[in-house]
Amino acid sequence: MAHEVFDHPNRLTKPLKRIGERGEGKWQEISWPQAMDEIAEKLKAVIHQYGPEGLAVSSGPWNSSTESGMTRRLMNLLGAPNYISPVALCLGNTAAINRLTYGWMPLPDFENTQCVVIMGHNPHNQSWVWEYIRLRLAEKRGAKLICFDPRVSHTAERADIHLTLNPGTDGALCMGWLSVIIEEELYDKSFVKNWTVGFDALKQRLRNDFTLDKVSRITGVPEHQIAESARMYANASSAIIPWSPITDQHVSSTSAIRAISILRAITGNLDAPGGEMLMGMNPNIVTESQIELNDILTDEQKKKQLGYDKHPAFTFKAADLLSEHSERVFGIKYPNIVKGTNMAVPSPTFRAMAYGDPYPVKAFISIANNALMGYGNQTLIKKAMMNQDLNVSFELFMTPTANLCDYVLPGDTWLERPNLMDSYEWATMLQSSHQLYEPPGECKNVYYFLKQLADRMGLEKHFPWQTITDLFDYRLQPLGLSFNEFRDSYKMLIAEYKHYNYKKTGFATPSGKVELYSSVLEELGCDPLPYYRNVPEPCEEYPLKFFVGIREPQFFQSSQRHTKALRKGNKVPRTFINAADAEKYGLTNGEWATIESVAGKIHMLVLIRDDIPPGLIRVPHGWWLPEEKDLGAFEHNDGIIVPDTDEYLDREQGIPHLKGVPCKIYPRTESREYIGMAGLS
Ligand SMILES: Nc1nc2c(c(=O)[nH]1)N[C@H]1C(S)=C(S)[C@@H](COP(=O)(O)OP(=O)(O)OC[C@H]3O[C@@H](n4cnc5c(=O)[nH]c(N)nc54)[C@H](O)[C@@H]3O)O[C@H]1N2
Ligand SMILES: Nc1nc2c(c(=O)[nH]1)N[C@H]1C(S)=C(S)[C@@H](COP(=O)(O)OP(=O)(O)OC[C@H]3O[C@@H](n4cnc5c(=O)[nH]c(N)nc54)[C@H](O)[C@@H]3O)O[C@H]1N2
Ligand SMILES: [Mo]
Repeated sequence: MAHEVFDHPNRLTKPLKRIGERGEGKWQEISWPQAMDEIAEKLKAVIHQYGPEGLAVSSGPWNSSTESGMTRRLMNLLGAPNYISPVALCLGNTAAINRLTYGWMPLPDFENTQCVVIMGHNPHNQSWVWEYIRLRLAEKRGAKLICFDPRVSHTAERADIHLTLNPGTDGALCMGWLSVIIEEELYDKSFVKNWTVGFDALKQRLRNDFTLDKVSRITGVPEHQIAESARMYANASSAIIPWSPITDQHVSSTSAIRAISILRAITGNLDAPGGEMLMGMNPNIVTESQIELNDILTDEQKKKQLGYDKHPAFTFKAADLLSEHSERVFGIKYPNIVKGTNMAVPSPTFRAMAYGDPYPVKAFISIANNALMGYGNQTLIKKAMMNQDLNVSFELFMTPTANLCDYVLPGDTWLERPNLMDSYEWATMLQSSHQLYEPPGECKNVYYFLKQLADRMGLEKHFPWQTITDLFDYRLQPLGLSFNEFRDSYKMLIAEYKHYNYKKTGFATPSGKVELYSSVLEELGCDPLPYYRNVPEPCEEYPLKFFVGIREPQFFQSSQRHTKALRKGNKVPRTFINAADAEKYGLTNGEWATIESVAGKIHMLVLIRDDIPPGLIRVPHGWWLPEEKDLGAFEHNDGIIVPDTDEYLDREQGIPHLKGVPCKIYPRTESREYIGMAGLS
């Protein structure tokens, strides 16, 4: 569908400057040099008045390999610590939290494993394809599949064991597994003895707080099923728990990810065949982390990073406690695995933008990211953007975020640029892709934008590469090939991987061991052991819970809503609800409903489905309506009803809870005319 999506009349092809009020949608076309001159001038004024911490950048995770670490390089050179990314609600924060336990983010050895545990995450042939294929192949080989999901998902239907837990309780269920595995002595004793610290403290925590009957009460999963599934996992000759975004989006995310990490470790699956591979980075490339120059940011500026003290787990505060150990094992101080480490925390950043607390942030740049819609509390983000001296968006389309900007710059797509992909520094696979087409109009790649800005900020000498290909040539120097040579000689280059590498190097943690009891969390003033916490329970006013999710085959995140052929199969946002609840709340299939939480309200069409359990409803992510005059920007996105007050934020990371927030639902009362499909080109 790429041609229909990208070769579309809505595609941005010229730099735009706002001429009306913010959000009014009145624009003037200007040249790149004029746009960049004005942006640089305004950014200098903000930095002059508020310091470099007065700039925040939000960068989308999946389009930015062309970035090659350049956004953070520019920011570090400016002294600007406030880089945020919605990858903090996805793979990025998982990677950062995994580092606390064993120093890296493992890649599952799907090809050889005998048991796969999937938490919520529901890969399809049209969603997470890489994993979907491997999951099916593992199944064919006879590997066991265990699935945690409150709903009967596609993955759940195929599982050997489906645990229908309450939303938000995966961390507690993992602690239940740990209790069974430790009490029944199903763990790898020699690994635990030689390679872990804190086993006794963990055991005590489990005995005090995670007895099976308690875990069963929290999760809603019967005790015998917890025990049976724990045994299946622990007794498998090899097992993996692939990353799941579900446990990135819980109020106890840190504890859930830590509990998962501990399971992987004590069952002897780290770096074992069919287990969890700690690969490091490919040594044949200048890494993004090196390009970023994280070393040059001063301690004074690092400490200003928003969230640094309150939610430190993926900020510089945690990264600095791990840096010497990462260097020892992987040869790199600040491995930016899946772009998820040493970041600022989104909620405090938007608060600083909106209220100047603890200091003003007055310039905001959004790169390949629909920031307004990609975090919790959308109302706060709007307020934050309205309070800026400068808003810039580097985009393909006029998104609701771009529409609140002063300058909107046209980006190229992956078909219109060469690319060098380094598996997000998660693993050692290097890949390239060809540029197939010239970008339309004046669309440019992100390196062009960053270099234009850097040159004007007096940083020319740090951006010596004239084009993106020059930059890739530089990055491939250790390999001794130019980008074009690499592209033409390799489909993929993987560095040698050896099992049990830690026996030679130790783990990249302060103790050199797997930290069941995390010294880093302790030093950060957080609980060093996993614990359980959930958001407030449903009450009279908000009797149901909603979860954000079930990705839609037609769309990627908040994109593609302008494409008629895709919208045909999915015209408007739809909530899924169980028949009994629909009846109870007076809802009719195919009619509009309003969903309300403490944070706000949104409108969705009702779809009655029997895969959804009573008491829970589904809300899809990222809906806006490009055909509407106001883009439908403030009526449909899940972020509007995702609260970000302290009781809904993970303590250690400050990320919001998307899986099980109290809400109410009722037939929509306000009338609203929609233009509908006819409004799409
Ligand atoms: N409220 C809420 N927030 C979430 C989530 C959620 O479910 N709910 N999900 C989280 C998850 S799992 C993730 S991965 C992140 C995703 O976060 P993002 O990947 O940032 O997703 P989007 O917010 O849809 O923004 C992507 C934008 O980039 C533009 N774009 C796409 N390709 C290119 C390109 O090549 N060049 C340029 N210049 N622009 C491009 C698209 O037009 C689109 O507007 O969001 C997270 N945030
Ligand atoms: N077509 C398409 N593909 C995509 C994307 C897209 O936007 N469109 N986005 C991509 C991205 S960035 C990501 S992160 C992935 C996300 O993709 P997935 O991880 O597969 O996420 P969902 O499709 O939302 O599936 C969520 C599942 O989790 C269950 N669930 C809800 N709450 C909980 C809970 O608390 N615990 C457990 N165990 N389960 C729960 C739901 O019932 C549902 O079955 O998809 C990727 N692939
Ligand atoms: Mo994601």
